[in-house]
Amino acid sequence: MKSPRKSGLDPKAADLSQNTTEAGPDDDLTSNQGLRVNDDQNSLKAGDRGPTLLEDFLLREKITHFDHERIPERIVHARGSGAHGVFQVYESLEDLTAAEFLCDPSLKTPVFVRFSTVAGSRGSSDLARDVRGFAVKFYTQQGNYDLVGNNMPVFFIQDALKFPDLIHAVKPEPHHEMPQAASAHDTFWDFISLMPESMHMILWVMSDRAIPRSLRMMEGFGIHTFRLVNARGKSRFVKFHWKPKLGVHSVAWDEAVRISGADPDFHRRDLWTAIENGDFPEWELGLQIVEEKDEHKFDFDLLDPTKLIPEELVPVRRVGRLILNRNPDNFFAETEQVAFHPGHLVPGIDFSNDPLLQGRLFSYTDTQLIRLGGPNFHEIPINRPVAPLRNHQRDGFMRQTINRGQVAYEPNSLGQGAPQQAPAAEGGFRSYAEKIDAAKVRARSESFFDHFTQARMFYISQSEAEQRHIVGALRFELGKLTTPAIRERVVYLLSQVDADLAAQVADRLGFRVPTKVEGPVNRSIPADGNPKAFQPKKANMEVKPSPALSMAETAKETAATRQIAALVADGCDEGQLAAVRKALAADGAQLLTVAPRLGTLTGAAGKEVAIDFSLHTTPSVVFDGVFIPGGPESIAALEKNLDAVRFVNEAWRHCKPIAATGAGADLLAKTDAAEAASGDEAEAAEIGLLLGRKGSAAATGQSLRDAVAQHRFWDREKTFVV
Ligand code: HDE
Repeated sequence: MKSPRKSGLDPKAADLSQNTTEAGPDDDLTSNQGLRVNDDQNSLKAGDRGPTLLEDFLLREKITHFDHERIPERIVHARGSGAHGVFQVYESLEDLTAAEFLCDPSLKTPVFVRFSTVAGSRGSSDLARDVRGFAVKFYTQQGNYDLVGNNMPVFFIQDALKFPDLIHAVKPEPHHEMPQAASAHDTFWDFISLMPESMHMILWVMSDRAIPRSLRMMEGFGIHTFRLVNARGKSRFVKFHWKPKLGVHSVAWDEAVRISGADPDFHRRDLWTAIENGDFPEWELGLQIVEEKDEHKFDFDLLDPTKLIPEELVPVRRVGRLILNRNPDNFFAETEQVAFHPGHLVPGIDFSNDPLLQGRLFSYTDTQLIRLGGPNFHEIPINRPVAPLRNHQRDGFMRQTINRGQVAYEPNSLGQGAPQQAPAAEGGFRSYAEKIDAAKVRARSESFFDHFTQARMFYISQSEAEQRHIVGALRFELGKLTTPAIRERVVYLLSQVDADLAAQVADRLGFRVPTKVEGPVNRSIPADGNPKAFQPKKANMEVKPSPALSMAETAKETAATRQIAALVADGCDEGQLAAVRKALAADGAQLLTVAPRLGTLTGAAGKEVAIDFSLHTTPSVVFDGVFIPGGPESIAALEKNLDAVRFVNEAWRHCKPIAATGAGADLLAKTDAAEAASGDEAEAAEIGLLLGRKGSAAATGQSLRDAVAQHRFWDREKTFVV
């Protein structure tokens, strides 16, 4: 595919290009006023050993600008990575919505997407256990539409009023500002232990979904129920989904911890590199549609953001495709300054009364005012629409637009009444006229009180390995707490979801599952003083699993874009290396050499082999699998190298495919895989250990390729205790 930056087809790329600049080899250095600078090495002084003069306007300009380079980072979602792309709908959805970009399959709508973690600061590690933001700005011809979602379909809380409490609890503790980008600390779990409504989301966050392998391998969800409204004014409820082409995959927790040390930019680098390599990440947009008349037919409330609609009840209709095909030119100008807002709407899409969504509709503009410094943030190039923008809003900090004329009000006659309001039939936005007849109350609907049934549904829908990882995550997180009573309250809440889950967690924390804890577990006692009214309902233990919630069910057809390490030293078998490289490349996977040093090495047959990485800088956690070619000299050197042995041990522990050809298998005898490698080859293959002692390297390469497509062999965990 041709880069739209070059082809100039993308209207947003063309728009941004008005502001992009790059110095050429013949350009002179200038001040911000365009004055050509003669000396950028020395400040102006009274004599070459004398004091610097206040008069030095060039020094002052440069230092002043530098002093003001930082803007406040986002209060949540500070750490992010962005990319440009394009969205196209497969067929017209005009029966559902008046949104033009969803009705015209010939339209290629430019998008900017920003992925993020929530809790950490801007410089924190990509691999924190956390929810990921998945925010999409569509630059449509009818104005910008933002779908500001996450990679999990539910949220911690039901009402926006609790958001500052949730975030204060999860952020570093205020007295010593620790820990960074981590939920494993007392204040977070203290809050959670008193908020049973969080239980469903907690299980998602404790699952492997919170440590994705790649931003390209995550689902996305709008979470709230929204409305689609067609040109005839008919409204239906909708949940938005993004389904990744490469499937949904995660890393192991031990691996995540190590990646954070080895490459804290792991996700950012992966996204950037994939796009630079032309491996453009892809998602399909999915819709779950619920007719208005069916609003109350579920045993949960559609307005409750702690609930999802099981795909088995309402299938996800795949309606269009998103491709990310261009990296930003400048991180600050684009990824940092982009301003999303769930309230950036186009005709044909509208809100529901989800109380979390309603609160968000206030927050996002408010946050941009402080972060981007004033009301004109919509004029920043990455934020400005490609649709025409005309209104009577004027002035303010950093105003870019020069509005001509005498008139800045409506109605006016002096400006011929322009700009005009647009009739709905011609694309003017009208809010959906939902009927409301209610008392003004601070209250929560009782239909929101079942906090445990869907948590249970999620847990029982997970594969054995996924459940094991949830148990491990809870043992880790709660194990880090310093206040035993918090652990007990959380385990008590878990026991409301699944007795076995609670027992497994309690076992490693050294206590029995409490049968009751000091109550009420939810402190939100309503003003009428009746705490019972707010107590969560018991879970429906008969709830059916929803297979779509398990990553075990995800797409595993391809090894494309995966990177596999070949562990090599001088004397490695270059023929085997070439054969396996070819087999992997046939499916778009890459074999990269890792050796005790950089430069080149000499293979067994005397050929020169280029080395991509040295063992000093690159652990196996940044690869999707390991291949060990034969060559007795190479293996003898690697056997003595502790980094090489650890490289294999970690790949083994993280359940990655490991293949060895010829003498390569001998290295395995020195590793944690020794026992499996010495046994039956077919049994070893079942847990992702591919031994090609005799057969052709090409055949081993093909098996490795298929194994990489499977992602991980979690069953291997049963061979060791963690
Ligand atoms: Fe956000 N959220 N949020 N949020 N959110 C922000 O806006 C907020 C919520 C989400 O890449 C902030 O520009 C409130 C749910 C993403 O720039 C802020 C509530 C979901 C991003 C804000 C929520 C999200 C944000 C911080 C509870 C998933 C990053 C900076 C009522 C559906 C967007 C900013 C980007 C960012 C407020 C809950 C997703 C402070 C008050 C639920 C992906 O305005």
